[in-house]
Formats: sequence, C-alpha cells, structure tokens
Amino acid sequence: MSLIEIKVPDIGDFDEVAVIELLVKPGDTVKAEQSLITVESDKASMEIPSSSAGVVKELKVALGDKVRQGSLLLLLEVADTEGAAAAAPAAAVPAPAQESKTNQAVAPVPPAQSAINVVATGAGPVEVRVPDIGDFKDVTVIEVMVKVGDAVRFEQSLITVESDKASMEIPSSAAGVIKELKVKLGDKVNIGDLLAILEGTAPVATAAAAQASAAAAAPVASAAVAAVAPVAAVLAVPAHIPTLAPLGLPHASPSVRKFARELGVPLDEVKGTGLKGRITDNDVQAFTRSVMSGAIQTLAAQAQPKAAAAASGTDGAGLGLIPWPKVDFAKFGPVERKELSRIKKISGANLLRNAILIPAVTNHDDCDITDLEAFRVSTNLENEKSAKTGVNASVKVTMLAFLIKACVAALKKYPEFNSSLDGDALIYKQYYHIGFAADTPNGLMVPVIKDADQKGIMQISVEMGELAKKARDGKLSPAEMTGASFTISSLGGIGGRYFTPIINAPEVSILGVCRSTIQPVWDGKAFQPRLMLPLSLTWDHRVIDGAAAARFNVYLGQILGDFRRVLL
Ligand code: CAO
Repeated sequence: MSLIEIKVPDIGDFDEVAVIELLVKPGDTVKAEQSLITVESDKASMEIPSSSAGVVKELKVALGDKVRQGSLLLLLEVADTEGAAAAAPAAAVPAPAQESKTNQAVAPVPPAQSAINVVATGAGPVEVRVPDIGDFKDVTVIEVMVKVGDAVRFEQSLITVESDKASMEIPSSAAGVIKELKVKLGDKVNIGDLLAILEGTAPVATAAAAQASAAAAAPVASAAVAAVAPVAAVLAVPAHIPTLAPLGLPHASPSVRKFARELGVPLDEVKGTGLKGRITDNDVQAFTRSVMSGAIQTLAAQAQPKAAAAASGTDGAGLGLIPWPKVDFAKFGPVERKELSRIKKISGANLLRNAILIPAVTNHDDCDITDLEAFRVSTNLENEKSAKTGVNASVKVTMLAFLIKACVAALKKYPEFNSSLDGDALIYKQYYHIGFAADTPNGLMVPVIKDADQKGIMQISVEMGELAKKARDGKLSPAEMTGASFTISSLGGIGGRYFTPIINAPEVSILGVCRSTIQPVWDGKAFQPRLMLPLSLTWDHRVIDGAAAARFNVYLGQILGDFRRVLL
C-alpha cells in the first residue's frame, strides 16, 4: 500500500474555484474515475474524479475552500501496483491536460487563450462558435439562454453544455443581436461548432486575445474559417469564462442535474439547501417526495383544473391532504409484498379519479321482485326442458338480465341518467349500452352489452355469459369494454345488503345490486313474506338531484315489481 496525493488537475482558465461538495469522506473506498469533490466558479461546475482506486485517507480541503490547479485535495491509499501508476504525474498530480487520462474527464473549462469563437466581418454578421472546451467531445446542450432577436452583451452566456462530469456556460464572443441560433436543446457540440449568428455590433477583440489566439488556436481558426466562406477578417477573443453572474441556471453539480433529469425534476423549481443555495441530491429527493405525496392533487389538477383550483384555494397546497402514512409493517409481524395486477393498477387510478372528482351521492332502496323471481325460475325451467328436447340451447337467466332491461326503461324515462358532462353542457346519449361489473381473478372488469334496448332477456343473458367468461379469461377486447352509458354492479350472487358503487366516469350514475332476501312487508293489513332486492344508486350531483334519483329508484322498483310496465 502507498499513499498518493490527489490534486486539482488542469481546470482551464480558472484562477480559483470553490469547493462546493465533498463527495467522499475518510475511510471511503473509491473507484478510479469516481468523483471526489465538486468545484465551482461562477460559470461552471465540475466534479474532480480520482485518478486511482483506493481508500480515502485524509481530506485536505473543506467546503468553501478555494482551490486552483495543483492544490492538494486528499490523500489516497492505493495498492502498490496502483500507486506506481498513480504516482506518475499525469495521473496523481494531473497538471498538463493532454497527459492525463483523469484530466481528459474533468478539464472542461476552456483554456485561457486558446480559442477563436468569433468570425466577423466588421459590423456585419458575426459567427459565434464553441470555444476550446478542453478535451471534451460531443457535449450536450442542456440550456439555451437566448433566443433570436435578443440583444446580447460581450461575454454574456448563450448556452450551457454538459458532459457527465462538468457543466459550463458558453459566453458570447461579441456583442450584438441574435439573428440565428444554430443549436437547440439536446444537440451535441464540439469545439468550432457554430452556435449563433449575431448582427448589428462589431465583435469584441483584444490585442492580447488576438495575439494569444494566433499562438494557441491556429487549428481552430482554420476550421472556423473553412466553415464560413466569405470572411473578411478572423478575430479572436479569449474563450475564458467571464466573470458575469450566471444567468438563471440553478446551481447544481452535473451529477445532481443528471439525477434530476432522470427523475424529470425541473431544477429551477427545487429549493437548494447547499452552500450558497446550491441544489443537492437530497433537495432533488425531497422535491420528488413532495410531488409524490401531492400526486392526488396533481391527478385532480390534470383531470379537472377547476375542481383542483377550488380545492387548492383552501390552503394553496392542492387538496391540503396530509401525506400517506408510511408504515414499516414488518415491525408488527411477518409480511409479504406482491405487486398489484395490471388491471388493478389501471382500475385503481380510474376509481381514485372518479371518487375524488365526482360529487357522488348514493340512494338505497328495496324493491319487491317476488313475482319476477317466480317468472325467472319458471323461465329457466322451461329453458332446461326445451334444451333437453333439443328445441333450444340451454340459457340460464339471472336477475341481472332483468335488471339491465329494467334500467334501460328507467334511463329512457329519466334521460339525464344516460348522459355525460361536457364542460358546461350535457351530452344525452340516444343509445343504451349497459356495462356490468365482472369479478375476475385479476380484478374488476366492466364488459358492455351494446344496444340493450334492442335485445331481449335471452339474448342479453347469452351475451352476458359470453362477456363474463371472456373477462375472467382475460380475453375482452377494448371494444367490448368501452362505450357504456350506464353501469350495473351486481353482488347478488355473492351476498350483502347495500354498498356505494363508484361512478364509472364519464357516466353519471351506477346501480349497485345486492342479494335479495325474503322480508316481512306490510300490505296494510298484515306482514307478507316478499322477496326484496336491495338497490344502491350512486349519482353525480352536478347532473342529477336527489329527487330525480329517488324517482329513478321508485320507477325501477315498479318495473321490477311488475315487468309488464316495460311494455308501457
Ligand atoms: N339476489 C339473489 N340471488 C342472486 C342475485 C340477487 N340479486 N343475483 C344473482 N343471484 C344468484 C343467481 O340467480 C345465481 O343463483 P343459482 O346459481 O342458484 O342459479 C347465483 O346468484 C350466481 O349468479 P351469477 O353471479 O353467476 O350471475 P349474475 O348474472 O348475477 O352475475 C356477474 C354475473 C358476471 C355480474 C357476476 O358473476 C359477477 O362477477 N359479480 C360480481 C360483480 C362485482 O364484483 N361487483 C362489484 C364491483 S365494485 O368492486
């Protein structure tokens, strides 16, 4: 084992940069090329990587320290073979950029006097090009700070580029008005690439810069000239990073920017808690957490801005809900985690939206189906008999088929139950497509009986059987699950008395049905044993009012009580 010194490599034209992040601490094991600290000037930030793998022995800098090329950053304990390699100046003390692999990765800043980034014709159009940005190739444009028509000052930042280790702002080499922008977000650029064409003002050049460029940047100059045919003069400005204040780009290191981009976090909305308001990984995570806990508000806002705005009016924070409780269940006993099925995820999101956004009310009622049930039983017996004699295929009729038919009659009488809201208007549907909730091993599905008004009880029964089987086998097509104008959810085959079904938006009502039971019903003289069917009608109060809902249930009850009424 041996100790090597990790020093600040060639960081281009910077005199001094501030240490703004310590990414390692004594005792940490680091890989070669792993970032150790982040430094920042007023125009660029960069991460300084380790030239070798090893263990951090001692940090020689603290947050806020100013460092420059050659400053000692830390002592690294490396294996002897590593040490031998690292001890070579190029790696451990990476002064000259071109000799150091490490520097190739971290020296993003344009060297002081090496670039020509302007080609000008007196006061005519001026081309602004990417200056010498060190050893970087194909850096990505992550921000364009100006637009066509903007007047820019000499050295005003035009774009920000970023590699995986550094981000930097590229300043204008001249003052003028932007006539054309030659790059857009996401473009990859290299030294000499044309960024913008300015007009109106002569480019700025200094004698020193011109001299320097003549000495240091000949290849770049010729490349630039070759790209633009009729140039009268080739002027150079030093491509140093100017001392103007940064224009709008939030302070964050490249890795934090990358992290934010991966999460889709807009950095300019994140509050930085680091040094000088710098955005850290933790800030991005905290922002993400706050957005996630506000997901319900976001859902509401997307689905119906008015509702969300009204809700957020209460405390300015969406629905003002407290965060979802986070519990470590394993603390209380053994647990097993299982992903929700795809259907549950999809239906869950829909149910949540509908539950939040619809001012829903449920009316419960009972209706007398004694005679209808007797008719259903005798119909099924007849069907069985004729199936045995080969006259008909055996079709089993359940109460749900009658309910579908009865609901169609009630929807015709009370058309707003068969409508949908469209902004401030109601769309009245002149078709009667009835969805029915089907319980499947993967979760709730809602197949649809199309044109139920034009079908008889037998046909509805047959179709329901087929659609329910397809639903359970996961074979329903999208067409078989869409277009409903009203939905029935029947738990009659299972049990229960009443429940509050959630409306299947954009429908405006849904009927829940539970198991019928024999109940004592007072006929004016005595209690009679009657088969009573519990109904639960949920309705959207924006469209329907309580009186209409009560009438709908009463009418439905009358039809189910005496099915001949369907004919009236
Ligand atoms: N009262 C008393 N008995 C009833 C009844 C009611 N309201 N509704 C049905 N039954 C009886 C049937 O007559 C049948 O009896 P037999 O086996 O003795 O003939 C039995 O219950 C089973 O009926 P079924 O459930 O097979 O048929 P169905 O037409 O009533 O329902 C379907 C079909 C697909 C809707 C149903 O199978 C289903 O999946 N129901 C669950 C719906 C659901 O999950 N809703 C909740 C949504 S919210 O999460």
